[in-house]
Amino acid sequence: MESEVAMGFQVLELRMEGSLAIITLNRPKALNAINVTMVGELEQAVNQVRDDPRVRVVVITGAGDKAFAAGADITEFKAMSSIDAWMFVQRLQRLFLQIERLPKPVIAAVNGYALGGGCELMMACDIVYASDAAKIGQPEINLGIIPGGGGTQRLARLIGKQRAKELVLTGEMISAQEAWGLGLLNKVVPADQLMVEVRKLADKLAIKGPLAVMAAKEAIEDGYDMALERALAYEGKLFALCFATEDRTEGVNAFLEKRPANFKGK
Ligand code: CO8
Repeated sequence: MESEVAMGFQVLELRMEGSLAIITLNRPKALNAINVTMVGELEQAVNQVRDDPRVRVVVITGAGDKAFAAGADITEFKAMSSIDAWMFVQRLQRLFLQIERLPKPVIAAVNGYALGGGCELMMACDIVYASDAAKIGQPEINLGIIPGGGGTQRLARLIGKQRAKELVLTGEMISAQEAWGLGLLNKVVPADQLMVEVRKLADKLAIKGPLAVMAAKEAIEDGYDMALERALAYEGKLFALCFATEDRTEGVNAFLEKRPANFKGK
C-alpha cells in the first residue's frame, strides 16, 4: 500500500497509509516524553486527520521499542511556574479531549512504557492494544505532583476509584497483563505482533460506515455521563439520524443481496 509521510513535524511522524493515519511520537532517546513542541505537533496532527476525508482510522504509537510515552517531559517542569503548569495542563487536557472526541476511531498501539501523560494519552484513545512488554503507570506522585492530563479522572472511570487510587498513590508501574486484568487495555500481544494486530483491527474498522462509526462513538462518549433514561433517548435520536444516510440504504441492501457493503460516508 502507498504510504505518505506528512511534512513539517519534528518530534512526531504522521504517516498516511490509505484510510489509516499513523501518528508516531518520535523522541525515542527521551522515551517519547511529551514536550511542549510535541503537544503543538499533536494538536496539528489531530486537526489534520480529523479534517482529511481519506482518514477512517487513526493509530497513535511510540517510536522505538522501549516506550509509547514515558510521560510529560520532566526537564520542562524545572522552570515552570504554577500558572505555567496550569496553562500547560489545560492545553494537554484539551488535546486529549479532542482525541477522545475525534469523529473517527483512535487506536493506541502501546509499544512500551505508557507513564504519566503517556498513560493519560492512552486512556483518551478508543481502543488500546499493548505489547506484552509494556509497562503502565501514573508515577507523578514520585515527583511531588499529581496527574494533570486526566489521570485522576479517566483512570477512576475506567477501572474504579479504589484501583485508580492504588496506582496514583503508589506511583507504581504495572505490567500489560495486569493492566488488561484491570480493564485498562483491550488486548495484549507479543511485542513483534503489535502493529500486525493493530493493522488487522484498523482494517476491520476502516470498512464500516464512517457516519455510523461516528454516531456510535458519540453515543457512548456523550451518553456515558448522562442518566440512563436521557442517554437512551440520545441514542435513539442518533439511531434515527443513521437512517437518513445512504450508508444505511447500502448496508441494508448489501445484507439482503448477500454481498459485502461498500460504505461511502454519505
Ligand atoms: N521526561 C524527560 N525525559 C525522560 C522522561 C520524561 N518523562 N522519561 C525518560 N526520560 C529520559 C531519561 O532522562 C533518559 O535521558 P538521558 O539518556 O539523557 O539520561 C532517557 O529518557 C532514557 O531514560 P532512562 O535512562 O531513565 O531509562 P530507564 O530504562 O532506566 O528507565 C523509566 C525508564 C523507568 C521509564 C524512567 O525513564 C522514568 O522513570 N521516567 C520518568 C517517568 C515519569 O515519571 N513520568 C511521569 C512524568 S510527569 C507527567 O507525565 C505529568 C503529565 C501531566 C501534565 C503535566 C502538567 C505540567
